[in-house]
Amino acid sequence: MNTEKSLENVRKLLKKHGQSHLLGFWADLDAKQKQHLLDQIQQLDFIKIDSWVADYVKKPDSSVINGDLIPIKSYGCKPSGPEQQLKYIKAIELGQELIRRGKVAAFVVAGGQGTRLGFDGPKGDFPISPVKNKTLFQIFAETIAAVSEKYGTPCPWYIMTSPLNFHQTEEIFKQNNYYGLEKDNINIFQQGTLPNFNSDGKILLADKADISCSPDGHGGSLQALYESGALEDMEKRGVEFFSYWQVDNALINIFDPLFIGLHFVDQAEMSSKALVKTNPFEKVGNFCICDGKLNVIEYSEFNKLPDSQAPLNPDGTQPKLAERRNADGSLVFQLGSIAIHIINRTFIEKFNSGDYSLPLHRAEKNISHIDENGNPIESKEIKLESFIFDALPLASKSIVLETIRSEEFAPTKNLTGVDSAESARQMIIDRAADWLESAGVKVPRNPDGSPDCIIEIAPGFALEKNDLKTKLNEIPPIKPKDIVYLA
Ligand code: UD2
Repeated sequence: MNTEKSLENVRKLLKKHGQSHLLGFWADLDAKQKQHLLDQIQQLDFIKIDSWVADYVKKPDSSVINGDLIPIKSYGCKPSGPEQQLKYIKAIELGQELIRRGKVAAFVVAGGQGTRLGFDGPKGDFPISPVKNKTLFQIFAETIAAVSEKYGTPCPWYIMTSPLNFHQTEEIFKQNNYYGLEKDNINIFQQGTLPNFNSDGKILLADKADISCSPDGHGGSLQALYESGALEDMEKRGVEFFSYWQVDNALINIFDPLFIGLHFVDQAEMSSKALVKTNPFEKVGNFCICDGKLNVIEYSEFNKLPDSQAPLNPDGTQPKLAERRNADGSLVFQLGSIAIHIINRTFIEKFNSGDYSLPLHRAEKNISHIDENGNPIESKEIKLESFIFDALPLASKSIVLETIRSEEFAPTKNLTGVDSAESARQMIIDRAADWLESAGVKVPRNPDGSPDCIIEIAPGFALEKNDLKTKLNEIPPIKPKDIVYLA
C-alpha cells in the first residue's frame, strides 16, 4: 500500500522533471527491488538536479573562468628577509604549540581507487615504500604515531572514503590492527554520491533497480565531514584545524608547524601549499587571483585558456595563458596546487549551515549502465563532482606557502613514468639520502647524482631532517648498493 502511494507520487515527480525513464523497468522488479528504487529516487533533490542539468550537464564548458586572472603572492620556502625570518620562527613555535595542545587533526581524502595504478583496491593500500613495501596508509599511520609521540598528544585521524571502498578500507585498518594507533582516534567515513547523466540530462540507471552514481568529488568532504559526525567529534576533542591531503602523496608532511603557524598568525580560514610547476602544463591546479579572490583553476581548464595579450604563434594559433612568462623567463602563473591545505573546523561548519556551497565540475567518463532496452553497456557519459579548492575564494583569509617538491610531494597516479609509483619510490629514497647528507652521513651516489643505494627512514626514526642529528650513532655506514632501513 505504502509502495503504491509512493509510486504514484514518484511518477508525478519524475514526469515533472523529465526523468520518467527511471521507472522504465518497474514491471520487471520484485517487491524488494521496487522499494529499493523508490527509496533512491526519493532521496534525489530534483530541483537541484534540474539546475545541474541546465548549468553543467548540457554546458560542456560551463566551468571555464572568463574573468581577468592575476598571479598570487605567496610565502616563500625560505623567509624573504630578517623580518619575515622572525615571523617564520614565531610561526613554527606557534604551530608546535597548537599540535601539542591537540588543536590539529589529520584528514586524508581517500575516496579514489587505484585504477590508474592497475591496483584493485583503495589507493591507500598500495605498497610504496622502497625497503619495507609499506602501504600509503601505513606510512601515514606511522607518521601520525610519531607526531603523537613527539608532541605527547593523540592526533585524531579522519579518513574520507567513498561507497566504492568504505568497507574495504575499514577491513584493511582492522586487519592491520589500526597500524598500532588507537582505534578511537581513527574515524573512517563515507562521502556522498551524485547521479550520472547522459548528455540530454537524463539520469542513468546502473541496472533496472539502481540509479547510476559516482562519488561526489573531494569537495563532497565538506558535507561528509558534517553528516558523518566527524566535525562534531573534532569539536568535542577541541580540534580547531585540520591538515588535509590526498591519499596518493607518499611524501606528505602531515603536521607542518610552519604551515600551521602561518595560517594561525594570519588568521586564515583555509590555506594551501604550492609548488613551482615543472612545466606550464603540469597536471596540478593553478593558483591565481580572479575578481580579487584566491582561486585554484584545475589544469584541465587552465591549460585551455588563451593568452589574449600575446601575439599569435607563427602557425596562427593563440599562445596559452599557462605559457605566459615574466621577463626573467619564469612562468607568470607558476604556482601549482598540490592539494595540501589547513582548514578551520568552523569554516566547514559554514558550508553546512547553508551559507556557502561549492560549484560542480563536469567530466566525461566511461560509465557502466543499462540502455533503454535494459542491456548493460559502457559508454562516455557525464559525471559531476565538486572540488575542495573551490572553497578557497569563500574563505575570509587564505595564505599560500610555497614548498619544496622533493620534500613533500610524490603523487602516485600511475605505475611508471611521471607521477608514478616508480617515481614516488625513488623520491622517498632521494629525500632520505638528502636528509642523511644534511645530518653529515655519507651517502654513495651514482655519476648522475642519484643515490647508489636504497634507503628508507621510518617516520618513527625521523619526521624531519633535524631529527637525524640526534640519531647519528644509530646510523650504520652506507656502502654502494646497500639496502638500508632506519627505524
Ligand atoms: C589532483 C588535483 C590536482 C593536483 C593533483 C596533485 C583535483 C581535481 N585535482 O588531481 O590539482 O593537486 O591532485 O596530485 O583534485 N578523491 C576522493 N573522492 C572523490 C574524488 C577524489 O576522495 O570523489 C580523492 C582521491 O582519493 C585522491 C584525491 O581526491 O586522494 C585526488 O583525486 P585524483 O587523484 O583523481 O586527482 P587528480 O590526480 O586528477
